[in-house]
Amino acid sequence: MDDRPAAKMGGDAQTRPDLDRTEPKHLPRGMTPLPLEQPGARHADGKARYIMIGGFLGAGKTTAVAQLARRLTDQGRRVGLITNDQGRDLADTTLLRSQGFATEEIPGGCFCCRFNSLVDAAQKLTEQTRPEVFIAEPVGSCTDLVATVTYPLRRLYGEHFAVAPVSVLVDPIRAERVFGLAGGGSFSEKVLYIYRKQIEEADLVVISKCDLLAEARLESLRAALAAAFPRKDILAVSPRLGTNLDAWFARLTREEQGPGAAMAVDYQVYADGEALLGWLNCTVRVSAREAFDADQFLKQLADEVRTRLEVGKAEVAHLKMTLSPDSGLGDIAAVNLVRNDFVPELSLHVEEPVESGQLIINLRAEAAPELLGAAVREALAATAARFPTLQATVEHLEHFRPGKPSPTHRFTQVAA
Ligand SMILES: Nc1nc2c(ncn2[C@@H]2O[C@H](COP(=O)(O)OP(=O)(O)O)[C@@H](O)[C@H]2O)c(=O)[nH]1
Ligand SMILES: [Mg+2]
Repeated sequence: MDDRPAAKMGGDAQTRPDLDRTEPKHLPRGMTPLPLEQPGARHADGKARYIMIGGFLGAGKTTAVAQLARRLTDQGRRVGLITNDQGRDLADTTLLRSQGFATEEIPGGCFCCRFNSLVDAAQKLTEQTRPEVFIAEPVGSCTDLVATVTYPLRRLYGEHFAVAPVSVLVDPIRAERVFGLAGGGSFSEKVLYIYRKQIEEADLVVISKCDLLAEARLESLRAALAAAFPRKDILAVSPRLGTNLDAWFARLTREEQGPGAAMAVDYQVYADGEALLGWLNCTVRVSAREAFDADQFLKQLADEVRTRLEVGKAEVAHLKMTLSPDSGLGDIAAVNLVRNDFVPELSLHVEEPVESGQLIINLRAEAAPELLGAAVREALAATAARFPTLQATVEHLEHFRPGKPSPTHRFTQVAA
């Protein structure tokens, strides 16, 4: 059994803002259980459910998290959402909060490297809203989450959490390319190592966006996944349209993750793969004397970024932007791009013209971070110029390559 503290795996803090090396704030030193408040309306055993929905960048995780959270809320159950990123200022957090969900963000590194922050985030949500169900979305370039997150949760906090099977979402168009069923832009082999490892550790492999493929192509993809990962449970859903979500969510809310040895991971290849990805997070203050169309602004900006990434031969994994108007009823606009040969699409709209607001830009692509920085700055200037009175002021911009993963815990087994 491999119970070594994973800090031994080395730490390359050059690009990772601050690794999690402290005990959770609410815990005495050592392994004392999380002092959650009285169980109250939780399950009869007093445990809160912990559901993790993973998958590569752009696979549809946040859309699925919001759908699950909405359904649980409609059933009168309290949910707490946990988002995570290598940097700070995450569009997903803004997006989920705008839909009224209690959401905590863990910035500055993935869940596995910030395990104690994950426990802290659960505690913070517990103090605010005492969720019965936590839904966590890990960083899309992360893998080995069973050994570094769910097994540690079960071993160290098993009295407090019932851990659901881990889902890994797969974008079908991206997957067709990865498994050789279709041509088109893809990533380097080391990035694909992470992609495949994510699927390997899934309890449930979930082909998302099934609305994008006709039945025959969907079946071919299912067969390719089944051949590459025998004995996996494979589902096909559409988080956006709601197709087949009930069956999947029923499993997440009723089943618990089983036993079984966690997979082996070559941390050097994993680190190399992550380091091939450029990461950019940016916040921008936008204001105009003449109110402007936020949807149009975001779409044009996404197009400008896409053009520059194409010229720079950078394969985009996910460009996601939100614009939150200062006034209005809390509606926000959101645009996404998940492949270079794709049209940026709005996932949320703002009806009313906007005078000012906050723009968040999250961009992940296989490219040098500097290229992403230049692409975003140029695209901002070019787009602002088309809206005559619009001023776009960059308040914060960070671009980097994710550092070497260095998990807080790594347990390859868990008691049956
Ligand atoms: N066609 C289609 N698009 C979807 C579906 N679910 C999510 N998307 C889109 O896929 C993009 C990425 O989704 P997101 O949930 O942000 O992915 P994440 O990066 O994995 O969290 C967005 O443009 C979503 O609107 C779906 O069921 N069908
Ligand atoms: Mg997301």
